[in-house]
Amino acid sequence: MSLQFVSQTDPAVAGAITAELARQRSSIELIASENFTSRAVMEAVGSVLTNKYAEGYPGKRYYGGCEKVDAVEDLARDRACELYGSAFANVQPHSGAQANFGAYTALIELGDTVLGMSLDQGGHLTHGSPVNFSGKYYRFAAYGVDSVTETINYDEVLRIAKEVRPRLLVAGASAYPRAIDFERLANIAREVDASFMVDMAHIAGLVATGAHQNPVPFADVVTSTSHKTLRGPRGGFILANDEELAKKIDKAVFPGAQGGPLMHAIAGKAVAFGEALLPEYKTYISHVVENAARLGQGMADGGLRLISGGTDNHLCLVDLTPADVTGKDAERVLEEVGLTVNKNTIPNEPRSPFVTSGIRVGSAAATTRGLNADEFYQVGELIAAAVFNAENETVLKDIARRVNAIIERYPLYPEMG
Ligand code: DSN
Repeated sequence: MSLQFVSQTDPAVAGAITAELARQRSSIELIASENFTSRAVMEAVGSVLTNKYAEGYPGKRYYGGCEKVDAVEDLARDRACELYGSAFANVQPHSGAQANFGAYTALIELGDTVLGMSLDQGGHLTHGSPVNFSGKYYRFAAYGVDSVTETINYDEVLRIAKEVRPRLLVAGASAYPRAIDFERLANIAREVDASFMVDMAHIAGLVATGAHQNPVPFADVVTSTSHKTLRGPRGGFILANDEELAKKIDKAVFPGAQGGPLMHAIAGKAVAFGEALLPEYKTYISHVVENAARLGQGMADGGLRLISGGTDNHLCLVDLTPADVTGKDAERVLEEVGLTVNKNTIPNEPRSPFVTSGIRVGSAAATTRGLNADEFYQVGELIAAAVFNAENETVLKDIARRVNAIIERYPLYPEMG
C-alpha cells in the first residue's frame, strides 16, 4: 500500500495500517456490520476537509471560510433525502450511537418511558441497554422475539406497549435476520400515542434500493449508520419529514451533543449516497440478499441451525448448539481458517455475552469483494465443517486451504499494491 508520507514520518502507524490491509485481504469478511468502501469514499475521507471547523449548518456557521464545506454538506443532505424519500436529513452524527442520542434528545425528555428491542434478542446497545446512556437516561422496556418463531411477534409488542405506555417506540436491530414491518409498528405506536423511531443502520443499503420496506413514510425519525450495507465511511445520519422535528434534531446534534462536524466524513457520506443512487448499487444489494440466503443454506445443509429458519436480509444468526461449540470458540476457530465472524447471543441465550451460543454472519463485505452465490454456499458449508471439527487440526487445515482458494480469486484493493 502506498503510504507515501506516513511511512516516512511514522513507521509504527504505517506498519499497523499495512498490516490491517493484509489482514482484510487474507480472510473472508463476514461480520454483518462491515463492508469495503470505494476508493472514492476513502479519498474524500482522507481529504483536506479534515482541516476545517464548521460548527453549525450550511449557511449558518460559527466560522468563516465555510462556503466549500457548505456545498459538501448540502450535497450529502440532498442525496440522503433523495435516496430515502425524506424531507430532511442531518448528516453530522459521528456514529450511529450519536445519531440515536440526537433522535432521543429531539423526541423525548429524560426519564421518559421507551420501548425497544432488547440487545440479547437482536436489538442494539443504544436501544436501552443498562450500560449505555439510553438505559441510564431513559426508562426502557423491552420486546424480543417469539420463542417459537424467533421473529418479532407484533401482537406481543402491542400488548407490552399497552402495558408500559411508552412515549417512544424504537424499531431496528443489529442481529435480526428477518424483514421488519415498520408500518405495523407505526400503527402500534399510534395506538398507544407514542412517537416512532427506526434505527435502520444494518439494513440501510437494502432500504435504499427497495430490498426492504422503507421506514421513512411511517416513522417520525429514522436513524442510521453509513458504513454497513450502505458501504460508506464510518458515521451516522438522521432523517425526518416534519420540519419542526427536523429543527429539534439539528439542535440536538449541534450544539446539543457534538461540536465541530467531521467534514471529511460528511464528504465521504456524500460520495457514498451518490454511489447508492446508481443502478450498480441496486444490483450489488440484490446480490447481498441472495448471497446471505445461500450462505445460510450452506450452513444449514452443514448441520447448523439458523435462528428463525433463514434470512430475508444481509445476515444470518446461527445457533451453534448442534456443533456443541460456543460462539467464542467458533469465532476463534473460524478466524484460524480465514473466516471473520463475530460471536453473538441467540434468543434466550443461556451463556454470557462474552461466550454466547451463536455467531452472526453477513454477506455485505464479501459481496463487495466479488464472491458469488455458489461461493457463499461453499463458505456456509466450510463454516459448518469448521465448527463441527473445531478440535481437528487436519480438517481445519484443509478448510483453510479451501478458503484461501476462494480469497485468491478476488484481490482486495489490488491497486493499493
Ligand atoms: N457494532 C455494530 C454491529 O456490529 O452491529 C452495531 O453498532
